[in-house]
Amino acid sequence: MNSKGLNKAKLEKLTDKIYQNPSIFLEINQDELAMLITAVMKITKLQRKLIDLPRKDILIAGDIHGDLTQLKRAISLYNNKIVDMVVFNGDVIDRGPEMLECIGLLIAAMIKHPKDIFYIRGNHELESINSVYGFRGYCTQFFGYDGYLQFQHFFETLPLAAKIDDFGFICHGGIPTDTIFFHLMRLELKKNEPVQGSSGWQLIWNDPDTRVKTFIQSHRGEGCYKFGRKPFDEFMRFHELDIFIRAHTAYREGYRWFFDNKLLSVFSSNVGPYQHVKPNFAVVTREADLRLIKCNTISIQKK
Ligand SMILES: [Mn+2]
Repeated sequence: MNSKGLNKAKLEKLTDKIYQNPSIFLEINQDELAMLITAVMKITKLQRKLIDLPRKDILIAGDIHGDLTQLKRAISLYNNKIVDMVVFNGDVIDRGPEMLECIGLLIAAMIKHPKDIFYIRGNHELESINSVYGFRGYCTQFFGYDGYLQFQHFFETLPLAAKIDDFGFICHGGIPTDTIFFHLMRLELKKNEPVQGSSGWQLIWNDPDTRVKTFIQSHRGEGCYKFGRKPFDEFMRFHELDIFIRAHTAYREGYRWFFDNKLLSVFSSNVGPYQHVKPNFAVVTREADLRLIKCNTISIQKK
């Protein structure tokens, strides 16, 4: 076997080990981390800002924030062929205790199943946030500051949104003030980091609010907005969409429906500061049906 073949075998072996037991990720050395991050970035670098997903049974996980139990549940629903694909809709790291195991398992899953497992960027996949809410400390402890920087390069290559066939839309936050922006996104590479207040930034940060008419400045900071029914309907009509799935808000019940059940907000973490939150997933079926799934309900009935 030549060195390329040897490296491929090494990568496969390591990926399989972490996929079986994510705590192995804490024991890998810097070369192995570099190998994994290079391999996963080979996949994400080719993805545009907006990715297209086919009409299949797709599970969408909201914020995981280091909740390894929920992340494993999502993957096991895929392994057991209950769903065809899984989208992690941002905020996989920070806050919860097992954030490194979570990101390790997700990277292994993406390398193993690049056509079925996806990762959309949330605000905690921005360095300005994950340098403050725990990831930097944990990561530096295990992989050094250089390892931490490698993760930042990986996060910079993540897509900002996904479109499901011709009917569904997924992003971490919500619609931006420029509601017709995204035709171009499909063509755009992720050369630059999202600028504060830009459409890309707002996809990550914005929140729905039934009390808001159009847009108002959000408590989350400058360049972040809350959006109401009117611009949401405009966005959906203009892009001919039926359903919208987002994450980002930890409602106590773990989810909330908005705007005549066209928008579903789901949260999938039950650890750290979210122990009072009931974790949920969203499932979009190939019939374009949007369903809410309680994380602890392992079996999802297929039609
Ligand atoms: Mn968030």
